[in-house]
Amino acid sequence: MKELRIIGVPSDLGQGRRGVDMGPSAIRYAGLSAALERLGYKVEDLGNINVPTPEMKEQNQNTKLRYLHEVTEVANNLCVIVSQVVNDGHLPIILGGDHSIAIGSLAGMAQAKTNFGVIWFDAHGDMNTEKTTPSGNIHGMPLAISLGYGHDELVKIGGLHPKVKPENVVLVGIRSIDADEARLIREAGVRCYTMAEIDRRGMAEVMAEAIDIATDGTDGIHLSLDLDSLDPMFAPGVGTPVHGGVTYREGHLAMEMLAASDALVSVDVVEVNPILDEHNRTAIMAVELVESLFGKTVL
Ligand code: 4U7
Ligand code: MN
Ligand code: MN
Ligand code: MN
Repeated sequence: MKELRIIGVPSDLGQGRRGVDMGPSAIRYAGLSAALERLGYKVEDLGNINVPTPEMKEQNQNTKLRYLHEVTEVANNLCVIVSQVVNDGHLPIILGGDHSIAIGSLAGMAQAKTNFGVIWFDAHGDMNTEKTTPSGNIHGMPLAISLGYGHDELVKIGGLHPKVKPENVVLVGIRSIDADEARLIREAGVRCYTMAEIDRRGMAEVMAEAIDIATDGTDGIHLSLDLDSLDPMFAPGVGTPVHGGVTYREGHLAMEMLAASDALVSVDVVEVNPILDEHNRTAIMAVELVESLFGKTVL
């Protein structure tokens, strides 16, 4: 059994609202390490990587992308740590922070392993570029960046690019896509399981297919878990909630199927915003999902 390494990335530089920088604390407070130890894992928490506070920084005026250089710096630092953890033979659990941090996770994975698939569990496509973004927020771009689309400075992080092949990438839980973003998803050839498809076919069938795609010719799966994939009823503490999301059981079923696949090589847990949360419910939900992801069962 692989040892687990927790890495906190307290960044909210990739999005518009403060608070998601407190995600790592909230998830730790909800008992992540202890829960994983109860499942029999050896867990080491490596603490948080250093992230500049937005108030310290002057907004860069010559780009549409908010905090481009700061987001780049954070992703570079995370990339180094993630690749080190993987080269040491351990499995990284990366706690966000907003979803822009996944740029660094995937860069680190690409540096350490040649070949992995990605399951992007999200309400949103995260496939905007500086040309299509309606907000300028980099948390709407990390999947595009990892596939090699978007601002040069971000695409080049970690050297190798793209980090992952589009034929091994799936989106699950999707219900909010910008018009130009939809075009790139189609062009890139990424399989997108919308909520409508999950409604019709059921989460079990969708996840079986998703796991097939992400493991086809790869050495494993990176799960990027955006808590806004869940319905806001179960995860209210997120910056960009969208109605009609994944239910409590659908979420667990998906994680249980990933556990059974035995293919997980790394995971991001992102977009938990304690300021917008109710009694830390969203962080608790995150920990429960991670327990299922690492093999918790009833019997
Ligand atoms: B998240 C958005 F315009 N598409 O680009 C954008 F709707 O990481 C939202 O999935 C992005 O939470 C949401 O700003 C990014 C918007
Ligand atoms: Mn996201
Ligand atoms: Mn999202
Ligand atoms: Mn968000």
